[in-house]
Amino acid sequence: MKLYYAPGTCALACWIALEWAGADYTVEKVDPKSEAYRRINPLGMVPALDIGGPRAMTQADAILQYVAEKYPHRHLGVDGDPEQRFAFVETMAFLTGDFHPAFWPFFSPQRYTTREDEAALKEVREASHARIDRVLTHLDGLIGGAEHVYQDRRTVADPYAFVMVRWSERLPKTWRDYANVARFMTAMQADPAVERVLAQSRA
Ligand SMILES: N[C@@H](CCC(=O)N[C@@H](CS)C(=O)NCC(=O)O)C(=O)O
Repeated sequence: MKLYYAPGTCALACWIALEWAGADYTVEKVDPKSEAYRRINPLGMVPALDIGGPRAMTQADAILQYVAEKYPHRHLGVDGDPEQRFAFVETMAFLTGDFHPAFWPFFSPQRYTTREDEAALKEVREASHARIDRVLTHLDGLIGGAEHVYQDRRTVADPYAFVMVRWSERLPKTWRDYANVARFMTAMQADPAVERVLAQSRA
């Protein structure tokens, strides 16, 4: 298996999940915008996971759930009744469909305005703060008094939330302002696999 990633991105969640799963894999750092990478993922986005199939797998949520299912003995996903499965898929859908997009105007403000001046880009970035606050507040509630994002156990939802929550460090209100998120982040930062992936992804 080969994971395509870019530093600091949501692709690091898949990397941490592969570590937690004990998978045999390699990684390749890419420029998502490059022509070469667009041949791997035509959307020009990381992550992508090549398992030797006709095309690479894409979409972080789908890759994470694939890793969880591929290594069931690591219990990184969910089994059980339809209600338990629903709660897990709902959590992953929140992360991929609400949490991640809340940051897009912050990182790529030029995509959300037809103006090109710096003042317009600053306005878009500032407008993103309220939405980011809302999703961080929701995540804080999901974690509650537990140590994890999905109920009180380690799943692929943890690294997914972790790598995206780190983006708030660039905002006036950071993850440290949300008590449950802060506890979760502190625990994740101390995880040896997380430390390893962060160090290697910066190398
Ligand atoms: N829906 C995709 C979104 C992935 C995504 O937005 N990746 C970002 C990094 S976190 C990226 O590659 N951005 C490059 C760009 O938007 O040009 C997924 O969940 O995998």
